[in-house]
Formats: sequence, structure tokens, C-alpha cells
Amino acid sequence: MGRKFFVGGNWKCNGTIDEVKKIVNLLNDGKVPSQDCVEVVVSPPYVFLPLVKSSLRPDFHVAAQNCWVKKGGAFTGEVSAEMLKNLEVPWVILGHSERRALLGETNEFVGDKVAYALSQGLKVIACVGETLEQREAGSTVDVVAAQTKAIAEKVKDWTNIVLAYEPVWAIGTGKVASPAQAQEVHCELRKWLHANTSPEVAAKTRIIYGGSVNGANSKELAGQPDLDGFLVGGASLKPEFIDIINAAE
Ligand code: G2H
Repeated sequence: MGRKFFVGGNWKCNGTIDEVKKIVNLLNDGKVPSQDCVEVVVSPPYVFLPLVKSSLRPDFHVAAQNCWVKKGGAFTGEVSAEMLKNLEVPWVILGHSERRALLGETNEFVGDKVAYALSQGLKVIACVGETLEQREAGSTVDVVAAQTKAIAEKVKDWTNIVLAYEPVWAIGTGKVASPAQAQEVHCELRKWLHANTSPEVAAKTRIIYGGSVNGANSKELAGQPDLDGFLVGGASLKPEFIDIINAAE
């Protein structure tokens, strides 16, 4: 069963209006495979979402980098799933390790966020991944399974979820997981989905890799059988993002 390759660009907390316009121009001019072959979603900071959405080529889509765990209200500084829907932002990234680590987002909280965002009609890029200490202790699979379980406990329909495996030790460090290391965890995650959700969910859910992906390493990573795309940080702000999208072919 074919899983369409997915490339997300996570711009994180970067950019000025001029820089954002330059990145959008670069994306709009890039030669990439058709939408039938690859789905491209870029995630600027909230404040630039309307600008990017209105100027981005129509075959690329936008994602927010986070949203609130439930309906909006008296939650200073938060942005609700309803607001994203109102702005016609189709995707949201949830559970990124930077938020888990810096803002204390627990597995359960991320699971609640994923469920609420889906209930409001958003599509979700849900992130999981282990720290270096956890990897060295041999608990990688337990950690990502627990993170995925917290989502599976709250969600029945996985149609609108892309699962992003992002080993924390590879994020922004230049230390990319080897294709074999990535494939091993992706395969374990798919086995977990098979055993704990359904064979259909396991076969259909895209599991993408994130952590120091760049134009040079993307092609070999993309060749791994259980790797269905990328969530790209630093390199999504550079011309090589186009090369990464082209790794889909
Ligand atoms: C992991 C990734 C994007 P980078 O966070 O989500 O960032 O490619 O900079 O490691």
C-alpha cells in the first residue's frame, strides 16, 4: 500500500518578514516532483502564517508549530485549534521535543493535544523521540512506544496523523541518525502500531524522520523502507530544502 512521501519544513522560531518572503520565493521557484508523489508542508512561526499561506505556491501547504490543548479562552499566549481552522491552516506540529523538554509537555498532554486538534479538523504531525541518555540506556523503543501509546489512547482514527520520529540527540546537532538507525526505529514504531492500533493503521500511517536532515543525507535516508518522509528544521530555511523534497523520487 503506497504511502505518499511527506516533507515538512519546521522553521522553528526564526525569520523576519524579509527573510520569510525570500524563503517563500525560493520554494515557489523550486522544481519538485508533483503532488501525486510528495506532500510538502512548511511551518513558519504563527505570526507569519497568513503571509506564507497567501504567497506560497498552491501545491505546498502550511502547518502551525503548536496549538492549545482544548478550546480557546482565558489562556494567555496560546493559539487554539479553532483559530488555526478559522485561518484555514490545515496542519499543526504537536509534541516537538523542544516543547516537551523546554515547556514540560508530557506524553499525556501531547496525546490530549493531538486528539483535540484532530477533533477540530486539523491534520497533525505528532513528534516522538528519545534523548541520548535514553538511547544509551537501551530504552529507545520503550520511550517512543510510550509516547505513541499516549496518542493512541486518545485517538481512534489515524488518517490525519503523520508520526515524526525525531531522536533528540540528532536535532540541530548535525548528528543525523544513520539510515539503519532510523529504519530500525521506524520499523519498531510500525510494529507497535500494528500490534496496538490495527494492521491498516500500521500500513497506512506515514512515519517521517527528523534530526539534522540535509540535502546530502536525505536521499539515502529516503531509501529506507519504513521511512516515509522528513521533518526538516535548519535545512528547511535554505535552498537545499528543494533537494530534500526531491529525495522523494
Ligand atoms: C528536528 C528538526 C526539525 P533539525 O527538530 O523538526 O530540526 O533538522 O534542525 O535537526
